Amino acid sequence: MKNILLHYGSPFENATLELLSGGLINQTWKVEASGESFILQRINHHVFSDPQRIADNIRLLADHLNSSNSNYQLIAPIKTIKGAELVREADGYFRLTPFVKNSKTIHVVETSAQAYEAAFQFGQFTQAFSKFNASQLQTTIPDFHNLKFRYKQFLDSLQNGNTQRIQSCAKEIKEIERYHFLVDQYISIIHNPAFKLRVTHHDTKISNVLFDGSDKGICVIDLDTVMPGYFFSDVGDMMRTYLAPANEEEKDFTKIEVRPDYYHAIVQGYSDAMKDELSKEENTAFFFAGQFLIYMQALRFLTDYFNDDCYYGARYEHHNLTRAQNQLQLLDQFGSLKIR
Ligand code: GN1
Ligand code: MG
Repeated sequence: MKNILLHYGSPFENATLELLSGGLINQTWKVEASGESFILQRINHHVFSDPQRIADNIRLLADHLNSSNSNYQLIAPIKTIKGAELVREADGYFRLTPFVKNSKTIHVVETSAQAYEAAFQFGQFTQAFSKFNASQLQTTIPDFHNLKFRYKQFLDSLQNGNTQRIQSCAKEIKEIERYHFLVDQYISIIHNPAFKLRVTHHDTKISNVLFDGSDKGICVIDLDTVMPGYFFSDVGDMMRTYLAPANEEEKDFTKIEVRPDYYHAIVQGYSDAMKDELSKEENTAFFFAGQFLIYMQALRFLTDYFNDDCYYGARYEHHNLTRAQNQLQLLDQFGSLKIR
């Protein structure tokens, strides 16, 4: 790690690093150097095959903000002494960003006010680029939130995956098939011009929002999966990860309940930040957003279980099956909300 920091020059010679709890894909450290704080991230190059695209995208977005005199706060990477935005090492790509002073992250949404703040921040992020042509951005992970593609990956895993695991999951497979109508709904929506391709974040978990000491949102972080996308990706992943008091790792499914006030907080926060940006059709698709994203995550976990955990990894034997069952339970609970 120390070697990586040397690319950033002498202020980093005596830097100290602390590993922060990370996501499933990237790793994150907090760095203290010369009296200042930074965030160092290792980008998983098996998932992001061309990390330069991330850097290029962030630069395009920063340029747009500059040229439109926007005061939106985008956390751009710090350049190395040679002017690079990424450091390439044998075990991946690294990127350094400033640590926003007096900010904190939270890992579990504990109040609907926090859900509102986070939704407001992700809405404001997309809104800040409403005059920017999103198709100028490069795709950092192809087909990332393409539900048709995720369903196809699931079908492929049924053909080529671990037969023992597949045979033991008749119930889960049936559940996945029962919700296949969401794939059709998704296809018809993306062919509807009222659903606009926007600058979307694609990873709207709560730990990707910076908060101040009084729980007000400051900005969003982790711009790796910023790509052209649909509003329902960002809203859906907030619903998937904020609505229940238990997360995707929970094994006791009785703890998975959907909190309606959190649902309303997400819709309100996102709508307030987007102002008049959303079309009439988009405004009626908030419930779909939740169903779409929860279903896609259930699909992805079950597919990975059949593929011997090659994407998400597993810390115990049937980890990805438990995660898939958890998400199916959430999907079921979500459906009983009857909010449309
Ligand atoms: C991955 O690494 P993390 O936790 O930020 C995944 C998301 C999933 C999430 C499920 C690049 O995100 O799409 O929703 O796991 N990111 C990628 O925990 O695959
Ligand atoms: Mg991420």
